[in-house]
Amino acid sequence: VAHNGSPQNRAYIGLGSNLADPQAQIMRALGALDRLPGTRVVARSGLYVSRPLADLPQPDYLNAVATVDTALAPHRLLHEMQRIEREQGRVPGGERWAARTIDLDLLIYGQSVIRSASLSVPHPGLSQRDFVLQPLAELAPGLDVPSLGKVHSLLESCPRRGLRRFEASR
Ligand code: A4P
Ligand code: MG
Repeated sequence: VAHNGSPQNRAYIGLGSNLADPQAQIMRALGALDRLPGTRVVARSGLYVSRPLADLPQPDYLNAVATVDTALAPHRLLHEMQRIEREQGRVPGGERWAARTIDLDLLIYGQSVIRSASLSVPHPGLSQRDFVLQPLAELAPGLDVPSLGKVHSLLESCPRRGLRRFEASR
C-alpha cells in the first residue's frame, strides 16, 4: 500500500526508440514514468539493439523494459504513457510501426488480462518479440505472464532476430 493508501500494482513497460538519440529518449522516458503520480520505476533492464520488425527500412531500435510499481489504473497509466510519448515529440497518427522517437507499451499489469478497444494487456506482441522477452527475463525470469506462461519459457520459444546488448557510450 502506497503513501496515499492506494494499492500498488506491479507493471512492466516496454520502451523503444529509433530516432533522435534513442538512448537519451529512453532515459528521459524512464524519468518521466518515475515522476507520474503514485508511480515508481523500481528497476530497468539493460538496453538492447534490435532490427525493425518486418525488416522495415528504418534505423535499428534501442529497446528496454522497466519494472514499475503504480497506483494508477491501467487505462490511466496508458493515458499518461501516451502523454509522455507526445512530449517527446512522437508524431501521432503515423503509419503502424513507423519510426519513432519513443514508444511505450504496457506489457503486463499485475495479473490483469485486458482486451478493450484502446488497451490489450498482456501486450499482444509480447510472445513474438525477443526485444521484449530478453529484457523482461533479465528483470523477472520466473514471472508468470497472465494467460501466457513463464517469461523464461516464452523466451525459449520466441523467434530470435539477432538482438544484441547495447554497449553504453556514456
Ligand atoms: N494499445 C493497445 N494495447 C496497448 C498496450 N498494451 N500498450 C493501443 C500500449 N498501447 C496499446 O499504438 C496504437 C494503439 O495501441 C494505441 O493507441 C493504444 O490505444 P501506437 O503506439 O500509437 O502505434 P504503433 O506502436 O505504431 O502500433 P502498435 O501496433 O502498437 O505497434 P507496437 O506493438 O507498439 O510496435 N521493432 C523493434 N525492433 N523494436 C520496437 O520496439 N516497435 C514497434 C511498434 C514496431 N517495430 C519495432 C518496435
Ligand atoms: Mg505502441
